[in-house]
Amino acid sequence: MTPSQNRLVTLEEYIIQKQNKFPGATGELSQLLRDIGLAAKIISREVNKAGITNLLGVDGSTNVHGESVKKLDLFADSQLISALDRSMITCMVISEENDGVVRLNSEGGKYIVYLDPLDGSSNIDVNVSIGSIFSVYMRQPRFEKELVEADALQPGVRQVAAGYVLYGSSTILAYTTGLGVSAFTLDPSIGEFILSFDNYKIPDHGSIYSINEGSYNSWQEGLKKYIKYCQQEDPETSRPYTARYIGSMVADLHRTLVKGGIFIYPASSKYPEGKLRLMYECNPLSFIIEQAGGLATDGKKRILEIEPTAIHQTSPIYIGSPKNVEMAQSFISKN
Ligand code: P6P
Repeated sequence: MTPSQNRLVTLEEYIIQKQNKFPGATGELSQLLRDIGLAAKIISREVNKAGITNLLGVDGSTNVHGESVKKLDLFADSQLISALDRSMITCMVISEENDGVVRLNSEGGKYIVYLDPLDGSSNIDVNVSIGSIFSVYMRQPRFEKELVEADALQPGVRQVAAGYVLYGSSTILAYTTGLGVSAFTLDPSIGEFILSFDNYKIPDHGSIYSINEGSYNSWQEGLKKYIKYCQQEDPETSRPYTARYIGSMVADLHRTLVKGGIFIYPASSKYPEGKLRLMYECNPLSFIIEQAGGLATDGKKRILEIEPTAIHQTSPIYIGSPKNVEMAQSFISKN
């Protein structure tokens, strides 16, 4: 290996290298991704010492979904929004922590960004991995100049970038702009995200299923049969599968990306439309998984083709290795 081949590649360098593949690139999307990278470093620092800096616990308010808001949720939300605001290329942010759209200083900014600033926050106080999720759209050209919420209601296939930050045993940032999925690991000693995996490909089949089985009784019959199928002995199809469920979508999704298998958050009697948010959980993570060769549906339809009608709407999700998602769908389509 020549020195240049084994030289560390930082997130900033990688973004510029990829940008150079787009002759017409203005560098604005690259700047937006760097903004998110900066906010991620600051959030990672606070997540890793939350117990010391009195950032654990709830702040007393509830979000649009009626969930108690953690102090770190609000910290992450403010860091990401202010980082995006500074570079004046994002006109509007929609975040789990804000009921309506957040208009930024740059009314003329060309990007709209969805955020789940700190996903899985119920795990914060018990030191389990949590994550940030982002999804980027171009503002659609319209005759009217005034920004409206409808500008943000675009199907997932129109995302120009998406990614997540996983605050786990290490802090990993993974993203895609449609040219594959790459991951960067934060080296706190130099404050840089370093390329750790270039162009992920999810295994075609995996022997891990990930679902909250506590809701078993509220599932449709086909899903119950699929999970029972996963639990039967069959060495031919690497069953019984292993069950893994962290309760932080970013952590469960990253494991699924790396090891294969399937993550499911289904519709149920408690969540008839599913619990996970389409625009800032399902769409960005579906873009990532599809770029790595996986599948993501709501049990019937490709997640990325769902036409949104509300910025905080939810969706059921079946996401992971192609063979696992197809097998699950074959069971649930029967009833
Ligand atoms: P449950 C976290 O609150 C979250 O939005 C996702 O990160 C996670 O996958 C899911 O909800 C966990 O939900 O109902 O299993 O606790």
